[in-house]
Amino acid sequence: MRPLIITAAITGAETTKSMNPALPVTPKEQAIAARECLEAGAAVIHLHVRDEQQSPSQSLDHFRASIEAIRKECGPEPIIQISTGGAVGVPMEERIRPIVELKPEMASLNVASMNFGDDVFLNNPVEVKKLAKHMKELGVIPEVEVYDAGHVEIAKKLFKEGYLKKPIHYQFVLGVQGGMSGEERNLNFLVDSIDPDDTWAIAGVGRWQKPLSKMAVERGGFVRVGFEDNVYFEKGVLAKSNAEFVERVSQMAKEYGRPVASCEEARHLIKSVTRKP
Ligand code: KMH
Ligand code: ZN
Repeated sequence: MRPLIITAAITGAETTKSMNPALPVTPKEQAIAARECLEAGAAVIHLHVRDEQQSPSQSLDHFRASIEAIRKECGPEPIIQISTGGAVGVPMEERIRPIVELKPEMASLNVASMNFGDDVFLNNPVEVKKLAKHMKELGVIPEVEVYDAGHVEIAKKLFKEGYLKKPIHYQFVLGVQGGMSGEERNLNFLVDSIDPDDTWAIAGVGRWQKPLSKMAVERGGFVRVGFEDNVYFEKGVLAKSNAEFVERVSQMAKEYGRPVASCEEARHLIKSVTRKP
């Protein structure tokens, strides 16, 4: 089985320190969290940034400060995956700018609009194509975020229309209110829906994080964990750090006999050089 890529979604946009005081929000806190996650087995850092008031930001300065701090603390190895989802309500122009200006190695790509908790997460199809086009032209590897049944079909259409390259790398984010829940049947449906040469990862939200991580380990998928998706390590027990979640997934892999991907292996598995035009 292919090595397991673990992504650490260390901050997110919706999680606050009042939900878990260990949430990293400053560049320094994020850098330390990223290093701890790498030491625990993560190869990819899914990055949201915050402003001085700890509110979500898509500003270039905030991204630059966090990326610089992470590189200083962790070196060049980890794949930094910038969020282009940002927070609900952020205009697409602001979500596109970090791609164009910072040209990250990898970034998330949200392909559909949906209810997101009590909010509406808008991803206008015309604007999604604009973002995907920038990513393709700049060689930024997209991770397609899938929250609901039809999102895989949208990604396939984007490929047919030339906005995505193959293989497509999917992140199944299950458990968002407004998308699919984390039942095994939903994962089965999504894995069945994608092409065999595509890759997939799972991000279980809240209580779904642990069971879905185990399913991905056992089925050859990759795993995302972290405070973006979940603040509890066990029911009623707050996680001490992002790394605690990563360690648990590394342990699952060890018990199952699946190797955990180094940063270099992760790069090889999802890097654009392996992608067809
Ligand atoms: N904060 C969510 C509305 C992404 O990073 O691309 C969107 C999100 C997805 O977090
Ligand atoms: Zn995110």
